Amino acid sequence: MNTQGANPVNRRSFLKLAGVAAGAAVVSGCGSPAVSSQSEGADTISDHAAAATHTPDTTTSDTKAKPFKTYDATLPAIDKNPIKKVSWESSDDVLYITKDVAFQAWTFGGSVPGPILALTEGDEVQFSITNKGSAPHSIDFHAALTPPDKNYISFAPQATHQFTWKAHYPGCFMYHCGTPYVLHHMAMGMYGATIVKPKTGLQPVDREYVLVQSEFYLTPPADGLVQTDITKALTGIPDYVVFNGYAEQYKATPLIAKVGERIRMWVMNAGPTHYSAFHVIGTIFEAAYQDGNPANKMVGMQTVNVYPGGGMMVEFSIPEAGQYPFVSHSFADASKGALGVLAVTNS
Ligand SMILES: [Cu+2]
Repeated sequence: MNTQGANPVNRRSFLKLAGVAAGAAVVSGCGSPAVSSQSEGADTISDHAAAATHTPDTTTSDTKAKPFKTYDATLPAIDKNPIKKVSWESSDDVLYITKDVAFQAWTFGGSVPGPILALTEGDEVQFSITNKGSAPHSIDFHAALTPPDKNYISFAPQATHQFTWKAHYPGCFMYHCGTPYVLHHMAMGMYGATIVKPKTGLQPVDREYVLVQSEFYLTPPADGLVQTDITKALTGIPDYVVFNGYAEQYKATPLIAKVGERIRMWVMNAGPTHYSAFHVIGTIFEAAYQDGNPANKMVGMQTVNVYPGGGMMVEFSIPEAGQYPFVSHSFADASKGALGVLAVTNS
């Protein structure tokens, strides 16, 4: 561990660092974590916890970290009203991203990722956001067709920003803060998924889950907290890569299904930098749809490429009970937390 973070990182020096990083060339070789080698078999899953070799020795007694709550990956029911009034807040929150690491985040809706916005193609979103945080923010909905210089503008602390947009395309889309330094705001946790179902509907399934992959680039702990290390983020070598904001949370609390059920997973990759090679060990995707659009169908896929800022929808069923890990098959990233389990039972 380097000693750079031995001093508390206050907000001013942190933002100064971000500003410096904005003009910097890519820096290499900083804070490269140790990674254990491992196989991908289900019986080695318990090894993954031990593989988190880069856990900062954080103490959290003096922080105001929110108690960890498993992020509900279930796709919410979609309100039938085609006018969606959506009111969110952006805020500064301390969140656990693994058992021992309390992370200073900037959030939409108080969580990382932010809330799942579930829509039907053609819906109109009357969106309002109030900035309860300490820094200016903005929000960019990839599902929208709208002028960014008008609607994706930054809003100051305490300000409310409103705009209306329409979901013209079905799919699995990212939303994120686009305020410069954008890498900084995304690495702080300001992103989430918009799921737009086609107006003609999709085949019924038994389970629908939403997974958002993302990376965390961390300073050493100070005052019981870890902050975002922008210089490290520029290297693209993260400390953790996670699904839904917390390393291996669905290993501890697996997603569930029953034998023979149809399962649909919407996988969005918030990055900010790594590609996701999404794979469920022990099965094959019967169908996969690039960006979640039913027109973009692929079949018999072992692994799908979910690029940063992109989405994928996969459908499959499991013929035999068991523990089926899902990972990014970029295995350094699986080793850093991009791993969960789908527990499939007979009844
Ligand atoms: Cu922001």
